[in-house]
Amino acid sequence: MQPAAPRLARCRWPWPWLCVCLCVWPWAPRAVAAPPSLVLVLADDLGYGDLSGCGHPSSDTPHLDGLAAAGLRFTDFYASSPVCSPSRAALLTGRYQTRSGVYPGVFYPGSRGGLPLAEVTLAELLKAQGYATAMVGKWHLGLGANGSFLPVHQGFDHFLGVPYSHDQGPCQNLTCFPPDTACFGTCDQGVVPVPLLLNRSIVQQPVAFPRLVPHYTKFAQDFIADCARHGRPFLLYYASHHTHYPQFASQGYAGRSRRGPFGDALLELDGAVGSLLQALRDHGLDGHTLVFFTSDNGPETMRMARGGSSGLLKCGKGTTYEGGMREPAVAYWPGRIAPGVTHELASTLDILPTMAALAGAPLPDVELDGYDLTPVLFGQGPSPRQTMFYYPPAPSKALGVFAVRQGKYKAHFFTQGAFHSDTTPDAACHGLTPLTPHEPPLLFDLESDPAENYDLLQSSTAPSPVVLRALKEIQMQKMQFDQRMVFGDSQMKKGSDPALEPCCVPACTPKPSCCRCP
Ligand code: CSN
Ligand code: MG
Repeated sequence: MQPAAPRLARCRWPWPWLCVCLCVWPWAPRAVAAPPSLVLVLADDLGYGDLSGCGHPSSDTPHLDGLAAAGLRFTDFYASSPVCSPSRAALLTGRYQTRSGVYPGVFYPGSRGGLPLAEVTLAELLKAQGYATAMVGKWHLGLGANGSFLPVHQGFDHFLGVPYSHDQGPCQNLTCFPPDTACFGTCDQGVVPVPLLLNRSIVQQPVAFPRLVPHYTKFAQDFIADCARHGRPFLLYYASHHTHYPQFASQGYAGRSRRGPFGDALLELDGAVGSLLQALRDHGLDGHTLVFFTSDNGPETMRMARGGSSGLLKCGKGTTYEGGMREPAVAYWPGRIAPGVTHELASTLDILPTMAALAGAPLPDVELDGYDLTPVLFGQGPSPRQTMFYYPPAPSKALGVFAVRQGKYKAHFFTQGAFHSDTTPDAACHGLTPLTPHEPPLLFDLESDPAENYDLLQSSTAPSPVVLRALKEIQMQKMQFDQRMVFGDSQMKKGSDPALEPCCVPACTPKPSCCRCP
């Protein structure tokens, strides 16, 4: 599992003597700092209220809390979608999922589609700048025939992970520690057991979940060490399965939290982040690496005590209320990013343009929806992002975005519940709550009312001219955005083929249950 030694050495300039000449010439450009390494940590289905540092009373997240305390914590940071595959597509491309066609919903083990190879990913962008690139964990952007949509075809030199969600296969008795003890949950039946892939090869099927994260950590540590040895900048995309259902944890974490299985999974995620930070310190890279932490979508409250929490925000996964898409987020770069809290508007869509700016990479020649956040990171100015558009899990050209935030105001033009957000006391969140158009929209002031409780247009006092102006402005933003949005062909509508499900023993019978590595 040792990553192959990267080919490029510290100096990519083939004629070092020319460097010297350039530097002494009077018109020589001032020395350009070597580009920083980039570590992007993505949690799965972690809610706005789940970290102990963000107020959860029984979570235990010392490393993440330390990251937030020593870094820049975003209070108003959004995923682009309230479900996984679209959110990840936007994260890696800087473009809304509607453009790349990663909608409606998510990919399945036999999905024919994937993130189109024509999309330019963050990894491809950085690789072209000489970065080493690796991904660990949950991909969920397609597998396809012959693994054609896997990370190694999207700019990642190395991949160790699971190609989709770890509940998308039978999971009975696979998630408790020690392995093979009886435990809660069955997950999806009638598909192959969840595989672990190294690049394009299945190395384990089914995945031994309670032993998985130590492999990920070792892989990430080896990658960091290898890049440090070669003095090469790198992108490490660490996409954790935690805290998605079914929760699991390894020795040292299982049974160790106050919060039950969810808390144990979160504790293990926290430990993994601690190990990554330690690896950076061990190689003297901590002052030269941006670590960014966030989550793909809000909590899956249908799992009840095993689901996450959006804290004071309304609803969770699958909805366009704040709880579905607003996420904890931290940018950490000791010595470069001052510790603090920012209320500036920001999104996973902005990660590609921001990291491109840090790496000195030119932006791809496509319509981007993200902005360069470096002014916010370095305390140099306000966010270039002034609006956030909220798409449901199944966006359509006919309805367009369900909600728009501009400044502190958010308008809902459509609302709909989601089964992922079931079991909360608020019926508006639930799966049986139908699609409802709002004309005029529901309008909230997210600063005085982050929980979206008090519609400004329904209050007993007449809306102020300021509120009415904000409403008009948001209505215009929606119209213009929807008109300009070009929908890519839906990758999900290509459907599924059981023959595409990854199988360790391709000729075995009966499928899919025989797909197990010896
Ligand atoms: S997700 O969770 O992949 O984190 O969004 O594991 O929307 O139908 C979502 N879904 C399986 C899932 C199915 C998941 C869906
Ligand atoms: Mg998710």
